[in-house]
Amino acid sequence: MNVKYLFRIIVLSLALLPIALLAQDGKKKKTETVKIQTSAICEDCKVRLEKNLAFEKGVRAVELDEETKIISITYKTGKNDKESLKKAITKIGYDADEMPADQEAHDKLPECCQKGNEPH
Ligand SMILES: [Cu+2]
Repeated sequence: MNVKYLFRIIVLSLALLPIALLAQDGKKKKTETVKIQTSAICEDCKVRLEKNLAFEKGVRAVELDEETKIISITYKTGKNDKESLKKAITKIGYDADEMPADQEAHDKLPECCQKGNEPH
């Protein structure tokens, strides 16, 4: 192998390295976060929602704000969407923005977690 050829390979590799790193970085950042108003009431609701939603497709992080009852869900772009996540929330038994809770799921919640109850 001649030296010139070897040198060319080294230069090329060094030039491509930042591009490879950048591409990897871009992949990691491909997530979206949506905020959805829920009808959660207490700490149990928070745990219930966070646990269940963690199993939804592409979901990376879930956090319910106890003050506002707004849930923040971070998911991999293209693996999920806001409408599907809202539907998932209604199936756990809670309202999601303008989408009402699935009645059957809601009625199965502990009584203290059902709509119209004061925080306890
Ligand atoms: Cu509750």
